[in-house]
Formats: sequence, C-alpha cells, structure tokens
Amino acid sequence: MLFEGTKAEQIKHDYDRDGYVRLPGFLSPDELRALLTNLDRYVEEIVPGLPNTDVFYEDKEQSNSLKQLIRMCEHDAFFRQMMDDSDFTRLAELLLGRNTSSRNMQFFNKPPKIGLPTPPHQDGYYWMINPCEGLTMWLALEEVDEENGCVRYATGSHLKGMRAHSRTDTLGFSQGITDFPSTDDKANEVITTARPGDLLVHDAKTVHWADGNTSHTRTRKAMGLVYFSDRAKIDTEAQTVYQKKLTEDMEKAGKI
Ligand SMILES: O=C(O)CCC(=O)C(=O)O
Repeated sequence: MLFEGTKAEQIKHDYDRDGYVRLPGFLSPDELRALLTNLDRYVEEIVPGLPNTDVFYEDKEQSNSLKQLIRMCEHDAFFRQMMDDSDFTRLAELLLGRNTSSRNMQFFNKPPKIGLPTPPHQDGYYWMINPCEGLTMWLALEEVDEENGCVRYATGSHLKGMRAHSRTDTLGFSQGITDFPSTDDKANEVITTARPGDLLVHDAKTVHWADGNTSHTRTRKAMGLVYFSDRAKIDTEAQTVYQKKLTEDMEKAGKI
C-alpha cells in the first residue's frame, strides 16, 4: 500500500507526534499469502543451514518452539527484495524523511503457553547508532491481541531521551529498561491489537514491550523490518564486542 499527498503527510505527522503509527491492512490478503508461503519455504529450506545466531527457539530441543529468525534478508532473495525494493522501503523513506539503509529483517513468534514477554526497551539502545535515526516496522501475520502478546507502546516516549537499560535473560531481547514502568510509561500505554496484514511502525527511541503468550493453542507470528537513516553511523567495534559476548553467554546458558 503506497501513500501519497495528504494521507502521507498525516501518517508522517502522527508518527512524529506519537513515536509510532498503525497502518491497518498494509498488506493485501494476496500479498500476505505470498509472504506466508515464502516464510514456510524459508523455515523448511533455509533454517536447517543457518548458524545458531540467526535462529532462536524457546527450547532448542523442540523444533515447534521457533521464536525468532534474524537477518532473513541476508539469506534469501524474496526477503531481500521485500526489504530493499517494496512499499516497506518507500514507507521507511517517508517516515525517516531521508534515504535509508536496510538493516535487519526478523520473524518473531511467541509459541502457545511458552512464548515469553518482550522486555520493555528502545530499539536504538541495541543499535549503537549516531545520530539515533531509525525505525522498526512490525507486521502482524495473524490475529494478535492481549492473550497472545500484542505490542504495547508508551506514546510520545521517543521525545524523552534514551533510558537506562541492563541485561535480561530473554533470548533475542538482551536489554531491558531498568526503571520500567515509570508513571509516564503507564499513563501513556497504548495496546496495539492487530489483524493479519496490519503494520505498526515505531521510532528508534519509542519505549515498547509485549506480554507473553498465555493462549494454549494460538501462536503469535509477526515480521520485523529495521531501517536506519543514511546518515546513522554504527559503532561497529562496540557492536562486534557486545555480540560476541552475548553469543558466548547464550551458548554457555544452553539457549542457542
Ligand atoms: O514482537 C515483539 O514482541 C516485539 C518486537 C520488538 O520489540 C521490536 O520489533 O522492536
């Protein structure tokens, strides 16, 4: 779905004000079907050959507990095109107001009963970029609500600076805000239930989190696409050191 004229201006205005925007029905049913078919193919054909840093399970002994796939656009042409040459790419340019560089594409699942909460965090804290100009698109692949762990935002938190974070035990979300929830977080909480094909986009500094999946039967599947502005510079040295230590810790803990 491409946006133009006053509609595009409204979306950018709401995004700049709130730190996130919801775009219902961003993907048509046909587009969503094509994505799901390619996701199934990816899981069947690509996942078995991936390193343990790019595929996470809630329990690595149970193949039906898949929770996260990382860097999908680096492993597959379909997802590379979706990231680099699509309505998602154009939307990232609109919202960042500049040329962009694509950074990461992920699949997020919370398996029934065992899907863990997503700790409160700001994505920019993980990214180590300066200036902190980037965004995450979060695309619902199925019905997502309070039962199976929808995303929650603190509206306007992107304008209030970077919060202190510290290490968590959550695989895939290794940093969480230390003083959460503040009174401000609770007062500005927005619960974003979503239907298949709906898109949420949030700023690098927007505080967000999600509950675990308490359903006994339903999964909670979504895709995440990360874009930086073309002038955001990554502190590659700090990131390499952090990633190396994190991978070692996760291996030691038997999580990957
Ligand atoms: O899927 C989730 O629970 C959260 C995803 C998230 O935090 C993100 O995309 O930045």
